[in-house]
Amino acid sequence: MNAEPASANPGNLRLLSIPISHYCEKVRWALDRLALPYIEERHLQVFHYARSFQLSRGPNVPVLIDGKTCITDSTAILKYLERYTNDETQLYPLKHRTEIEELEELFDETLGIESRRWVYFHAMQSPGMALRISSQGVPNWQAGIAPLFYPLLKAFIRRKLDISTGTVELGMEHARNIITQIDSLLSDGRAYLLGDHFTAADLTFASMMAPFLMPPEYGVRLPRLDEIGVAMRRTVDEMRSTRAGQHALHMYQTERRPALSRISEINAQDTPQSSLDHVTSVN
Ligand SMILES: N[C@@H](CCC(=O)N[C@@H](CS)C(=O)NCC(=O)O)C(=O)O
Repeated sequence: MNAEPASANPGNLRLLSIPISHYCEKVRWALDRLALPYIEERHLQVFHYARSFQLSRGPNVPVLIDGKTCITDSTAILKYLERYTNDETQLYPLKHRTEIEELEELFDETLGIESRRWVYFHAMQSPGMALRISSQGVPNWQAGIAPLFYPLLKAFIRRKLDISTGTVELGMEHARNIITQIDSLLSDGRAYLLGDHFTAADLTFASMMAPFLMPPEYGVRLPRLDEIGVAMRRTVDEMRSTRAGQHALHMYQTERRPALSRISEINAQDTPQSSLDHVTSVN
């Protein structure tokens, strides 16, 4: 793989993130893979709203700023970043583009939703661990006051993500169905999900599986196996033992280039919302 950024020159790249979010990890991975330097502006869940609304007029991260352009949604960002790829690094090769897009949608909209629901359900039962892992690189004031608001934050997230024993159980059925589908796709011994190269399908699959797998190469430190409870550990072991889980872990080991980002406690004046052009999808 060519480590040099290809083609056009990016502006000053800035990634607005919730550090543990696997949608943010997806974008971080794409940026790191292209060896593009960027500043990652990290916020704790809920505390991120002030900046996301200011920059993108919406509640969600990841948000990428490239000079005067503001892009929201991880898939739109990966497609936007195609302008900085070359033949070797492109994530949507024409030959498999439609199938890649279909898998990416399935992983983002079903697998990722369910792996997130599952991990929050379990992790929020251990406030100390949840806050320690979530606070990596966020402003000190957010990490400092979050413990005081923990019960409120937890209740808000449970409601927002519709987290209950029932929804987690049902969600795990959906997740396992996708994993079975990917197991069978990989059963012919292929190295990548589609075609002969790493694509957005592999990147998105591995990112959305990360909460189930806890790969050490993830862009922030995830809990070690000795930090998680028995129920969580059982699912991690199960997922790691599947062919699909092995594929995702292998993608992390072989394709996850270390970050070039700097973490920034940036202040709002640096990127006034009014000066940005907004992009929400890229074809
Ligand atoms: N489809 C979006 C999903 C992004 C998303 O759900 N981000 C979460 C963090 S994991 C978020 O910002 N949530 C804030 C909220 O829903 O209020 C993408 O791929 O970027």
